[in-house]
Amino acid sequence: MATIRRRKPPVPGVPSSAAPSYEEPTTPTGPLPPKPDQGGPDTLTPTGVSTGRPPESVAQQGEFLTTAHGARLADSDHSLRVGRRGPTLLQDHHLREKVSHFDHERIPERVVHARGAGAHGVFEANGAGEGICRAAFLQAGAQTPVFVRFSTVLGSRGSADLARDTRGFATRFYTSEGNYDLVGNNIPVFFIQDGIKFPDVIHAAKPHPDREIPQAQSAHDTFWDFASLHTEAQAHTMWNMSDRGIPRSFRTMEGFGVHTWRLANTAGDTCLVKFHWKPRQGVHSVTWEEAQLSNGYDPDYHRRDLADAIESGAFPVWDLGVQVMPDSEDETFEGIDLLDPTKFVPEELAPVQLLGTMTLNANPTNYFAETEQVAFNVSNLVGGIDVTNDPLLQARLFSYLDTQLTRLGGPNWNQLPINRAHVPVNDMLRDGSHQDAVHGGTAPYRPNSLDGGCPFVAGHDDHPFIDLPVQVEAGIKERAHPASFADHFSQVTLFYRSLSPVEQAHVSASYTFELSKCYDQSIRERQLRALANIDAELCQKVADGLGLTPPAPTVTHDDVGTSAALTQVGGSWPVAGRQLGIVIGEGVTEAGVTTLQKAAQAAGVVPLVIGPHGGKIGNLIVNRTYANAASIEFDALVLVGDLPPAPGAGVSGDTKAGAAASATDPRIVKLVNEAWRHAKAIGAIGANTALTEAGVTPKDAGIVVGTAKQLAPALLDLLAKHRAWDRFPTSQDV
Ligand code: HDE
Repeated sequence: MATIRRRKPPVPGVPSSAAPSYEEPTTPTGPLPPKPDQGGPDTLTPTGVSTGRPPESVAQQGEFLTTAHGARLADSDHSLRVGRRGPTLLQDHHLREKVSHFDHERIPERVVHARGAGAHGVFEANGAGEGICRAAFLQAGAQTPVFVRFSTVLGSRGSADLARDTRGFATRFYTSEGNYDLVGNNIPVFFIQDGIKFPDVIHAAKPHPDREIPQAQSAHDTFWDFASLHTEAQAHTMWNMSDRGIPRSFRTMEGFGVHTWRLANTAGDTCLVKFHWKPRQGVHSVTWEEAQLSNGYDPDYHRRDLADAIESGAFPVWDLGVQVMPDSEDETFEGIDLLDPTKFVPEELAPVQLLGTMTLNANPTNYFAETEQVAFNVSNLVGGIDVTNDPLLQARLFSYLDTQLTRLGGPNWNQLPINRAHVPVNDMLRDGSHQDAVHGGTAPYRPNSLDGGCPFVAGHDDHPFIDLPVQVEAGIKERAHPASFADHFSQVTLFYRSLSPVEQAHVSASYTFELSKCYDQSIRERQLRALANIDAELCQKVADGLGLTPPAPTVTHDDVGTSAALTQVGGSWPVAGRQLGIVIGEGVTEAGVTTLQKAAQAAGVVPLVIGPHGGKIGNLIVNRTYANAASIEFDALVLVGDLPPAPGAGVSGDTKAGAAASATDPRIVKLVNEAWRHAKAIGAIGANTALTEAGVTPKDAGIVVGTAKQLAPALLDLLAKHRAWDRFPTSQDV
C-alpha cells in the first residue's frame, strides 16, 4: 500500500490532488497523482509477486485521450455521421467502444451488504496471541497490511447509510502466509442458527417483492412476520432495536467474529475463541431522529465520516481481541453453547484479551476497483485459525466463494488487484474468464515430473494451513439441532437488562416505531408474545404504544444477570475526527472564533464555520451556510454573538427556515433546537438570544456559555462523553 503523507487539512473533502484552474486547461499534462490521503492495492502480479511499481502505474497513463487499444483520438465529442444532419455510422468504432463499455460498467451488487465503504490500514500484533495461535500475523511486532469494508446489510448500493440495520465489519489481512479474512458484524449474535435459513431471513428483511418497498429497513410486515415466528431471530433483533442499530460512525462500532473459531499454537494446543474489535473512539450511536434526518440531508453520512476522518489525519484505531475458552468436548462455556451463533459470551465470563491494533490510514483511490471488487471469503484462513461446526459458519464456507462467480463474473476474482495475496501463489487453477496471469510450464497437475514436480506440498516447517484434527461426535445423519439451541430468550433479556434507562427507552421506542409501521395486526400481536418472554415492562411499553394489551409470557427463565460491557453510556473517549459547528453572524469579531478553531484543531476536531452566506466574513472562511447546514453534521455547536435573520430566512427563500423569528435567524433556531433534542453539547459566546429563542437555558445539561477561551475545554470535555446524557428523558412517555 502506498506510503501516506500525513497532513491535517482543516476541512476535509478536497476532490483532487491539485487545485483546478479557472479555464479549461489546454496544455497536455499526464494524470494527476492520487491525493495524499489515498492508498491503493499493492502492485503485485496476479500470482502474488511484488512488482515494486508505484500504485499510479496501474492507473490511466499518458497525456492524450486514446481508444482502449491505445490509439490517440482527436475527437470524442462528435459521433461519425454522414454529413452534419445525417445518420450515425455503424463504422464509428470509437462511439461503439465508448458506449458499449459504458453499457457494461455495472456489476451485480452484493446480494446482502451491497452498500459499503472501505479503507486501507495496517495491523500490528502485540505478541499476546503467540501462545494460543501460530498465525504469523499475530507474532509480536508483525505488521500486516489490511483492507476493511464496512456495510449495511439490507439496502441496495444507493441506499442511505443511517438505516436501522446491522453493520458489516469485514477485514482482510494480507499476511505473510496468505490472505486471512475476518468477515464479521457490529453485533455479536446472528438472526439464525443454521445457514440454511439465510435466504429466508434475507427474503423477509429485503423490500416486499411486489412493490419493492421499503428500502433498507426492517420496519415492515415481512421482516416482523419472520422474526416473530422464527423466535431464534429475537436475539439479533433486540440488538438492532437498540442504539447499536444506528451507529454514530463506522469508527465508533465494535466488531465481532460472531462464530466461535478454533485456534492452534505451534505445539498444536487448541482453544476456542470469539473475535472482537474494540474501537479506541468508543462505541457511540445517533438518535433515531438524527438517523432519519441524516438519511435525507446526507445519505452518505457514514461513508463521508470515514473518508473525512482519514483525510483529516484522525486515523480510526481498533484493538483486536479474543475471548478464550477451553476446547472442551461439549464446546460449551459456562452453559453457553459455543456453536450457537445466536448466543454471545458476556465479557464478565471471559474477558477480551487484546492481540494487536489496527489503524486505518488511507482512503481507497478508486471505489469500484477496491471497495466494490473486494471479495471477502470466510474460507480465507491461515495456519493456526480454523473453523468450528457452527452450522451457520459451515454454510458460509460455501456461500462466499460461490457468490463471487456471479458478482465478479468468473472464477478468477482472486486475481483482481484488491484480492491478490501478498505471497507467491501457485494454485494450479487454470484458464477461465478474465485470466490475468500468463501461467508457464506444461504440467498444472500433481504429481508431475515435466515441471520438475513443482508445485510441492508444504512440510510442517513451511507454515502450511492445516485442518485441525477434531473428534466428531458419532451420530445419525439428520436435520436437527442440539437441545441447547432451543433457548431463544434468556440472553435477549440479559442484553436488555444490561442497558441504561435511556438506552432501554430507545429500545421500546424503536420496537413501537417498527411495529407501528406493520400493516398486519396479527404480526404486531405475535411479536408482543415474544417481547413478553423477554421483559414484561418492555412488552407493556410497546403494547401501550401500539394500543394493544400485553400478553402473558409463555417462557420463564431464571435471573439472567447483566453485563456492564453492553451499555454505551458513561466514560469518555478521544474526540479526533468529530465536527464542531461554529455559527457566526455578519458582524462577528474574529478573535473568539479563531481561538475556538485552534482549540478544536489541537484536539483533532474539525471546526466548520457556519455563516449567513458563503465566501468570507472578515477574514473567516465560511464552510457552511445557514441554508445548507444541517444539525446532523455537527457533534457540537457554538453560537457566536447575535445571529439575526439573514437573506433567505423567509419560507419563500428557504423552506426549512420556518416562520421568521424575531432576533435570530429561524434556521439557526432550528439548528439549536435539533442539537438540543439530540443531547449535543452547545456553547454560546456573547449574546444568548439564539439559545433563548430555541427554548434552551444556559443551565440545561450540556450547555456552556462564556468566552471562547473559557468554553473550549468544557465543550471538548462534553464532546468526549458523546452526549449530554442527562438531557434525555429516561422513559418514552416522559
Ligand atoms: Fe454474509 N454474505 N452470509 N454474514 N456477510 C455476504 O458475500 C452469507 C453472515 C457478512 O464487505 C455475501 O461477497 C450466508 C454472518 C459481511 O464484502 C454472501 C450466511 C456474518 C459481508 C453472504 C451469512 C456475515 C457479507 C454477499 C449464512 C457475520 C460483507 C456478497 C450462512 C459474522 C462483506 C459477498 C463485504 C457478505 C452470505 C451470514 C457478515 C452472499 C449464506 C453470520 C460483513 O456470500
